[in-house]
Amino acid sequence: MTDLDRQVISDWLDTRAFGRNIEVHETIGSTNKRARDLALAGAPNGTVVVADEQVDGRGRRGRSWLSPKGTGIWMSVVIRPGFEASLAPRITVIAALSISEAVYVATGCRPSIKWPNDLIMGNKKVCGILTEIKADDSYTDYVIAGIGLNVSTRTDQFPGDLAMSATSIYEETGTLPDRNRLIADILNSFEYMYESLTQPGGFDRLRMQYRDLCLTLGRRVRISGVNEEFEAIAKDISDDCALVVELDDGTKREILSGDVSVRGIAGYI
Ligand code: BT5
Repeated sequence: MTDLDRQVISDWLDTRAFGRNIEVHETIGSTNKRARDLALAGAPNGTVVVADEQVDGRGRRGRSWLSPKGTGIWMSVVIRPGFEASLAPRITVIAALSISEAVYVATGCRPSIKWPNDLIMGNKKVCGILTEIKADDSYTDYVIAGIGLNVSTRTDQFPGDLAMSATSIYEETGTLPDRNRLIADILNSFEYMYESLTQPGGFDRLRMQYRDLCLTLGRRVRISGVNEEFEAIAKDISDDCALVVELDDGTKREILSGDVSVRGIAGYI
């Protein structure tokens, strides 16, 4: 696979802010951690950290993210949204949409989205998103959107059970997109969608696209929260990006966070 190259990424960029300030590392602990340090030190909106390898890649709730050298896109974007913390989940929505779009442009195959933060190809996880936020009630200092996208990983490179639940663009499509171009394409649509969030009706249009790509909707799901676990039918994505589910007794609930398993997807049986 071609090497990551700061200049080549810049040449493909069509943005005002996203990726204009960019660090490319050969090896790093976690791009999210580095992005958080940069954000705390005042890094501007759209600052990006990319690495060829992460040795301490992070998922949600302290889980780890496998990020072998040269096989994927391990990238974090610092965003300083001019909106309140309750709207921050919209960043995860537009990150997922922009990755799906960029993969489609590169390969002709469009990944689906498993609410809230997974991209799925061939019923396996090809990408995870880790959104971290620093905010108080009314003011969002920063949001870090961390993207882990498997590009060339072979099935036998995923250890243990991951081989059942994880995949890569190459495994699913037989194509090996140039990572520099893919990074730029993700950032191009990410910024475009980010800017349209502030336009009237902007989020509604994006929510419609998300619904179309969201394989969770219409399916029976198992929700594992901090204190409870239950099954329900996934019905919709609300305005604040919650998953609206209907329980067997007909009551509706809005799930804001938690692990949602969909039978047959990403190793859940
Ligand atoms: C996620 O967490 O899916 C968010 C992953 C975000 C990773 C990016 S990489 C750049 C940035 N810097 C970081 O340190 N993180 C972000 P979660 O939903 O908790 O899923 C984690 C689970 O996915 C793990 O427990 C494994 O089961 C599985 N997993 C780990 N590595 C994987 C991989 N490379 N591909 C597919 N699945 C993986």
